[in-house]
Amino acid sequence: MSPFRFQVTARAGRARVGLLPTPHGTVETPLFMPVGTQGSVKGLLPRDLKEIGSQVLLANTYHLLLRPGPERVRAFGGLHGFAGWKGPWLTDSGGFQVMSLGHLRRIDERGVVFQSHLNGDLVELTPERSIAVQEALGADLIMAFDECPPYPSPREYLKASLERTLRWLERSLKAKTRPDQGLFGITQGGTDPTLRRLSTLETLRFDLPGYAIGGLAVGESKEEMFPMVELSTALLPEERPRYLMGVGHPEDLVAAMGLGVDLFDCVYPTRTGRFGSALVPEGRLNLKNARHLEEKEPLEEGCDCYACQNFSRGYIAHLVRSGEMLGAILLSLHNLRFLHRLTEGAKAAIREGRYGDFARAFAERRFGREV
Ligand code: PRF
Ligand code: ZN
Repeated sequence: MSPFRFQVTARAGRARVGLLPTPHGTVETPLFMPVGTQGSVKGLLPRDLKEIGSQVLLANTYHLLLRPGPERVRAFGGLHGFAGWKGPWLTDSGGFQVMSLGHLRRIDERGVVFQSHLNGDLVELTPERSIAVQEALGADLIMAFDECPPYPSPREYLKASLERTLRWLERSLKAKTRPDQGLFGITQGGTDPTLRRLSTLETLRFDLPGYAIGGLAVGESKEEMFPMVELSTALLPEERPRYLMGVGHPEDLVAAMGLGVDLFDCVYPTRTGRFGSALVPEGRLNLKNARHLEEKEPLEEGCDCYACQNFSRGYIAHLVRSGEMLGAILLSLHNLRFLHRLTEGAKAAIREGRYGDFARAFAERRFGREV
């Protein structure tokens, strides 16, 4: 685990800046990881991702297992050889995607059986299989195989499920053979504080290079989610990175960074971009709105991204209306840059011991007036 030894380099309250070494480079946290489900961030070149400050890309075991298959990716030298991104990759373990995309047939102690959304084949995913696939894909950071229960779920189910997730973590760890991949454990427990605490403490019995907070942002309110994040980061060790899975709304990043979360991923910036929206400090612009057709200013004044440096809102609104793919590309690029600027701003504020001011200034622009 030494190649993954995380180092906190600055603190402000509970927020921190850290360095996470991986075999394909050291990354600096807090960090937002763009989602490249199929080994590609939709519409964006690796060259452009590098330019906007992306550091780690996330790919999905579920999708790559079904197509093109782990052996094909392995034959190309893993994700680093197969896809054009030479920096660090993280792969998710697959269970969550089975729940959200696949047609789940059975879930039991062994694992899950689901029907492929591509051709209807029955496929089994177990902790051992998930790790074998993630070893073939060759990401730097890999995730334990877990179960993310739907929201809401009965307490008895949450308890049985988190206990099974702990047994699956033990199996994931036993199945692991590659020393050049760092395995993160994932905590569950829904929005029940007692179960969250139990899941976190039991997960911590395994000394791992990092810990993820799973099972949140699945439909619960923010009033339910944030106490779980707070409780989790209070229990997690200072000297390990914390990853809040599937969270990517700007205001949630600001709140979670303040609670000591280091890593995030979400399809939100790229998906909302493909659907025609731009993230801006005041919220979100819907470029389908007719008023944008006449606007000569950039998506966001002062943004350093290629979209804002070269194109007007009016032109991008025209592209979106015309169904031109360049519209989706420019919006995805800007939205990711927006989140990277947000974490970069947070890092600077933490280093200067003024994270509270940073979060207040963000909230003032975001909620202080109408966009
Ligand atoms: N588990 C895994 N991946 C995930 C989640 C989880 O709980 C979530 C929850 N928001 C997103 N992605 N393995
Ligand atoms: Zn921009």
